[in-house]
Amino acid sequence: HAPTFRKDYREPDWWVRHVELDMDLDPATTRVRATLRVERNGEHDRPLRLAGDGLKPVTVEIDGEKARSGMEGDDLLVEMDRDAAQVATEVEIHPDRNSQLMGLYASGGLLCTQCESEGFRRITFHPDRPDVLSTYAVTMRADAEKFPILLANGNLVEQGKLDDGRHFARWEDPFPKPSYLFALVAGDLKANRDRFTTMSGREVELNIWVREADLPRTRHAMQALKDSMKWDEEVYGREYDLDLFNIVAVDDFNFGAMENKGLNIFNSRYILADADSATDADFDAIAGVVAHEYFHNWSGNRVTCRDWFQLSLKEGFTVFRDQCFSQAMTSEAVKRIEDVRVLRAIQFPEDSGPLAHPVRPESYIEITNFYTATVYNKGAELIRMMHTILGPEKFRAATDLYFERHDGEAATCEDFVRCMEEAGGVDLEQFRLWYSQAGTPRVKARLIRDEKANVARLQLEQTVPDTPGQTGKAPMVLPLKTALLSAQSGREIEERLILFDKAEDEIVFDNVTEPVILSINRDFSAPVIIESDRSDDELATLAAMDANPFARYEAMQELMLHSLLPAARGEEVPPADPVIEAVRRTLNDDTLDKALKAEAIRLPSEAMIGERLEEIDPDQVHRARSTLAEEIGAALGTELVEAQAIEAAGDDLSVEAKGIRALRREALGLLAAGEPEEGARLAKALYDRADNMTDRQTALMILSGLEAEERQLAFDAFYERYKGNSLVLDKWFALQAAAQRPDTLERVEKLVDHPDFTLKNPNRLRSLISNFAANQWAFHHSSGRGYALLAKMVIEADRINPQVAARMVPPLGRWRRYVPDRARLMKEALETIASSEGLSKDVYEQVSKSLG
Ligand code: BAL
Ligand code: ZN
Repeated sequence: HAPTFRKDYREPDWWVRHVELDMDLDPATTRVRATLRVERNGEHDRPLRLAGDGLKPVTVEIDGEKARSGMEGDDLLVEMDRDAAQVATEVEIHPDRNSQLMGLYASGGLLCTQCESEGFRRITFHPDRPDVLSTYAVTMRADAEKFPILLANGNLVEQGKLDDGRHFARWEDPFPKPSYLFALVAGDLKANRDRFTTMSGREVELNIWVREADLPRTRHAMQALKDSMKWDEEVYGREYDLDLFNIVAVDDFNFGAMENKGLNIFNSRYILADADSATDADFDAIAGVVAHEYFHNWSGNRVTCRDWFQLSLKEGFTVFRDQCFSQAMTSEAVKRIEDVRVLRAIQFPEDSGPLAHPVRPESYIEITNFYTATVYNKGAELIRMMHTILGPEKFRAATDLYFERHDGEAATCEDFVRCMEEAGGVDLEQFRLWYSQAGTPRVKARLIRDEKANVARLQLEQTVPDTPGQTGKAPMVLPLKTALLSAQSGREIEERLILFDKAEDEIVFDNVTEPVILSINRDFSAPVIIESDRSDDELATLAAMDANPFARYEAMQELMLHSLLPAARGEEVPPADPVIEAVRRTLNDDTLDKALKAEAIRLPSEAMIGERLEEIDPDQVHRARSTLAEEIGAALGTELVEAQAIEAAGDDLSVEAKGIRALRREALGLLAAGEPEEGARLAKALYDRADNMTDRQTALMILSGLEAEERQLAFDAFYERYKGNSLVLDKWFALQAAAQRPDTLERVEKLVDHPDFTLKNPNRLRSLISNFAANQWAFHHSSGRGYALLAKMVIEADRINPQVAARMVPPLGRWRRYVPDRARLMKEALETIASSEGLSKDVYEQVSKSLG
């Protein structure tokens, strides 16, 4: 399993200008004839190397004659005696045996493709690298009854009947694209059809293709698509470029969705929704993913990546774009809080563990292991920081320059930064370290008031921790949005954007004539960990008064951690009164919207508490968090009952209505911790009266942690009601896997044998196993059986779908952070996986790095 290095990049020996695909589709055996119009790149006499994965050539021809060719491993080498030629190959593939869900595969009666990153080579021989861009023409033939709809990228140019019950369609995509953006779908599908008029007045036909019964659940996705198209025109000046935009939903999918040119293919969980079956979070996620894939049409497709080390060029930028879109469509502050929570829960642990890597990695064994929170979410933070440094107008000028200069090209992260520098008129030399240095910077911040001089001095220190293969790092550029508030009134005295780019610095605020409080890293302007010495009183003032909503949330989190961290370390626990009073004040604050209240009273998760500890004892962390929840619940019964009782119509998806339901979830959760019997009664009543999935899920989540007869009744009723809906059944598994109860491990061990559980469907596998592994208290059971279960699942899943199996390894890779008995057992589980026979390179890479 040899690694590939970024430094070894060189241009391809041969370009492929056009690809002609001719496919006789059949689930058992599909015949693929590919004709590549190739051109020599520069002076050399090297053969044409075409990548394959599990392919055997039936024929290989050059300009219509048999070619001289041979195999080298999985690659096909074709001897070339001319500078340009038509090279044709024929292969047979077997979609219904393709359990990896990469290449062409069968899912629920459909045939569909997934090619990013290196799936095209499982369909036909091809260079299959993102810097080789070609136009494509695809002729598909299939049984007309089983596969009445035949879709591929671009425009439908011809279709018709054939003999023997088959039919054909020919699609042409005029935009040169890399092979990872190739797609086709064949199946019995129906479309939700709509139209969009672009800013230049062109009419675009929009289709979302699903099973007929699912059509009513596509409305939200269609609206999100039209909103995204409009937003990208308004905010980035980007117009859609084909006359047709197709989306297809499939049940078995490794990613959330895929941005294939003109034919996005989606995991059905990010398309299908109605109030009865989808939560508010599902609706928001659908809008975000639809937008993300649509935005890729420019940030990814029109300008693509030179090589896979540049993945964040398209993913970081596109995540930033979808985050801003969702902020504009929902609540700016709440969406920012949610995105920061995801970053801290997933990316920060990744950045401090054995799989830490820079946003632009230097090497990989298997590229699909690098579709990570670092490349995506930290990558988005890098773009956000540049947006903050440049300001919105210059940032827009820079993206205009980027799209204009690199349209139709395979570009690099460096190209993007250079456009930011040129159009923004800034020097980003030191900022580039964000692309090459892994690890989350830590900032110590201390505010000292000098009463005599009427100034306040902010002393800053930064460190960038060592990560695998990287030590002794240089200071980074940290844009810190910082304000001083009057300690007396909470009034904002001054806000500044500090560009902190040294190991140590002192920032002086003049004309400070009264005691002040520090509000730092507002809106999470830099993705760093701030350590400040603010007192409980100061944090309580910020939580109640800071004009920046993110900073208010942040102050609440810090205040809660002041109480939680000593308890989680087994130290003396300070009284919970400051937290209780801050929660009371938040609940009684009529100026705060409900969604923000919900965020503000939410306790940091056990994983997040663990992240702040040197050594994690999962039992102690659990006790610390549940004790604080109990104390808040017991003290604030009246306020919490009131907060959870506010009603909203189930099909109302306004920010206000979603806020009401989010507040109900948090309030009821705290109440149930303090008063379990009352909590169980209210949760069961909520379950029985709920007219939407958000409340139903809240009720089940609360009941799942209680010893009450209502729990089993509600779970059984839920199963009976939704057993035919696989997306909702995923929730049934997920809720049990995430349950905060001592017997969760045993329950999950049993659920693995449930007839509805399968390793073949990535959504189902993740709903049970990944949610269990994210449930810190249950997964880290002192017996080590949680680790053994995960190891068994990884080994079994690896035989079916290595890409999905490899993504389940990271929770075990955190072993060095846990108390010795858990660390030993986690390491043993990794060793069990490592010693299993026939391991894929995907899992091998994750496990060997985790142990190394
Ligand atoms: N490109 C893979 C799926 C996504 O990030 O959109
Ligand atoms: Zn993406």
